[in-house]
Amino acid sequence: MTAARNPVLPGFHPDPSICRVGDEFFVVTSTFEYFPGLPVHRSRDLVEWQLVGHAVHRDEQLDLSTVSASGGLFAPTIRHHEGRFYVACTLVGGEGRQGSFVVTTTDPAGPWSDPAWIEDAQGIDPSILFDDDDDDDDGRAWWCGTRLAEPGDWPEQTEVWVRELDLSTMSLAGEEHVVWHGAVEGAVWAEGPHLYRRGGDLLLVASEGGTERHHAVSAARGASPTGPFTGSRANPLLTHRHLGGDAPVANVGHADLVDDGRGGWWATVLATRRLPLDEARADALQGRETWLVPVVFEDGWPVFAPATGRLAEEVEVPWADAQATAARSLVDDFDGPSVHPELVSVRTAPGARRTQLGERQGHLRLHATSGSLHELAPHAFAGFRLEQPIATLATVVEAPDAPSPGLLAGLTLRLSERRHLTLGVRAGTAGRVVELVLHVDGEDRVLGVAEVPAGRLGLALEIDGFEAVARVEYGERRIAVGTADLSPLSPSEGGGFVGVVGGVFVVGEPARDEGGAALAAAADFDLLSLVHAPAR
Ligand code: 6LW
Repeated sequence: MTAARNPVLPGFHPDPSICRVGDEFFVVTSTFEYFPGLPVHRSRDLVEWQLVGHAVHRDEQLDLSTVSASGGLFAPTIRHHEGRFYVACTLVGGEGRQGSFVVTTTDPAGPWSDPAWIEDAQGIDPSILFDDDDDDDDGRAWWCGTRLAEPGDWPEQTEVWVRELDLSTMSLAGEEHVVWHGAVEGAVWAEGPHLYRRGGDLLLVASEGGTERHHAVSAARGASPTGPFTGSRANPLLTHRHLGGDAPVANVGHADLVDDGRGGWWATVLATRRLPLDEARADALQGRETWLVPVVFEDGWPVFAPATGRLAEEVEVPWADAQATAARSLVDDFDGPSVHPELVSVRTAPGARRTQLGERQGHLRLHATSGSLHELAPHAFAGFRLEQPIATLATVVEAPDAPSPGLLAGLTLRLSERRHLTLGVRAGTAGRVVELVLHVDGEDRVLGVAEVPAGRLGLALEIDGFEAVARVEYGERRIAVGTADLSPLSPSEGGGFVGVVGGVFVVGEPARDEGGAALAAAADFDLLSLVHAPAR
C-alpha cells in the first residue's frame, strides 16, 4: 500500500477530468491561453503521473493567437469509448472560431484530430456520457454543459443542459433538457457537470458556488440522462467553503469520478493551496491544481473523503505499489532534438518564428514576436508551471551585441499580461543592464538594476512563497539584483483562472540599423531549469 501525494498534478492544472481504460487512468486539465493545450496525464496507480501528450498540440487545430489571458481553453472532459479517446472542451474568446468542440484519438500521446465543432452547444464545461450500460438504449451518447440562465432568477445563475450527441455526425440531436441549477437556492455557477450511469441510475455530479472560495460539489440522481434529477439531501457533498479564510486548502470543486476497476471509486478535483500573506492567506502562485479524493458509495450516493470530508495531503491507495515524488525538477539544456514536453508558450502564432531549437547548436533561440509582455500577443516565451512554493528558476542567456530597439531577454514569472515579474538583460545608456521589474496593472516597478558585461549571463529567481530574490552571474561574479514581493501574482490578488508559469522570454521590435543591417530581435538560451523543493 502506498499513498498518493496531493496535489497529484502540482502547479496550474485546473478543471481536471478523469477516465480509466483497463488499468490506466487518464486526466486532462484546462490550459487557457497556453500552448500546447489540454495536457493528458496517465497513471497506473493514481500515485505516479506522467504527461503523455496534449489534446491540442498543432497550431492548425485551433486559433489561440488572440485569446485573452484566462480566455482560450476552458474546462475539458476526457472519456474513452470503443477504442477512442474523446476530449470535449470550449474555446472562449479571441478572433478565431469559438465554441465547444471534440478532439479524438486512439493514442493519447497523439496525434489528436482536428476539432469537430459542436453546433448549438452553448456555454462551457461540456461533458459526454457514453451510455453503454443502458440495455434499452444501447450506444447512445449524451452531451451536457452549462450556460448562463437568461433570464435567470438571480445573477450568475447557470443551467446545466443535456442533449443527445449523434456520434456519426458529431452533432446535437433531439430535444434539449435543462436539468440542474445547483443544489442550493440562489446557487451561482452550477458548472463542470458530468453524467454517470450506475446500474439503473443516472448520477449527475456538478460544482457550484464559483471556482474560487465558495466552490462546492453536489450530486443529483435520475432515471434518465435527460432527468428529472433529484439532489442528494447531503448536498453539497464536498467543499472547503465553510472552513473560513484561514484554511490552507481552498476552492475545492470541479469533481469527476472514476471507478478503479477493483471495486473502489475516486475523484479528481481542483483545489488551491493558500499561503500566509500579512495577517491572512492568499492563493499560492500555483493556482488551481489537481487533487485526488477517495470516494465510496452509500445508498447510491457518492461520499467524498469518507469520514473527514476534507482533502488530504496523502491519500492511501490500497492496491498501489509506487513511490510518490515529493517535488521534482524540470530542466531543459536544449541539447536534445526537441524541447522538454512540459514547456509551454503563450498563445499560438501561426507562421511566426518564436521558439527555435537548433538555429544554434545546444541553444533555444527565441525570436521576439511582441514589443512587451504587457501586450495581448503570442509571446516568445517558453516556460514550466511553477509546481511548488519553494523553487529556483534559472537560465543562461546570451543577448546579441547589436540588439533591436527595446530588446529585453531573460526570465519571467507570468500570471497574465497585467501581472508578471521579469529579470531581463537589455541595452542601457552606458552598456548592458539586468533589471528586475514587477509589472502590475500598467505600472512597471523597477526593483533592482545591475550593470553587466556583454556575453553569457546566468539569471536566477529564488522563490519562497510570495518572495523572490533575483541574482545574476557572469565569470566568477554573483550579484544580487533585488528582491520582489510576488503577492501581486497570486491568483487571488491578480485574478484569472491560471497559476504562475516561469520561463524564458524575449521581447523587442524587429528593426534595422542606419546602414540597413538587420538588428537581432532574438536571444539564445542555453538552459532553463526549475528546481522545486518539497512543500514545507
Ligand atoms: C471553468 C468553469 C469555471 O470552465 O471556471 O468558474 C472555468 N467556473 O468550471 C475555468 O476554469
